[in-house]
Amino acid sequence: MPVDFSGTWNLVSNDNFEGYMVALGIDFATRKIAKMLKPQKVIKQDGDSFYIHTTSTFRDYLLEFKVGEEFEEDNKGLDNRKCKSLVTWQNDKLVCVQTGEKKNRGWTHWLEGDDLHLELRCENQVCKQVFKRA
Ligand code: YOG
Repeated sequence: MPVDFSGTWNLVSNDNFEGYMVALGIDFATRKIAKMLKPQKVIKQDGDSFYIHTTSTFRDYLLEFKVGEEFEEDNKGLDNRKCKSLVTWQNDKLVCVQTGEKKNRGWTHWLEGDDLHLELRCENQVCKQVFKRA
């Protein structure tokens, strides 16, 4: 059985989100609000087609893609930088490379027990998030 990330997931831990936001150039006032948030992710997966809606009381972000097909990402409401994104499978991990102005930008999702894990990377910063099923 292939991995299925589908579900509604609530953030339970968020290590070095501050460092990740600084690397993205997010201003102090926005970071102060953002680090208080407990975002929820709604993921709908149909084979290699993904819908990932990250929501919070402050901003929300919708990403839709197919694994293996490069797309333009606008990061609207986040750092607003455009990049070219490509998501691939590395075994059971979903790996996104976001090519653009920022070096080493991307993320990786995987399941561990009942938890959804997310590593967010930008330049030399790594943010580690864990989500539990709502
Ligand atoms: O997830 O790319 O699941 O898109 C990263 C926030 C905070 C806004 C959130 C809103 C980066 C202010 C998306 C938080 C910080 C701070 C809730 C992570 C930028 C701005 C939206 C992400 C992938 C993988 C799918």
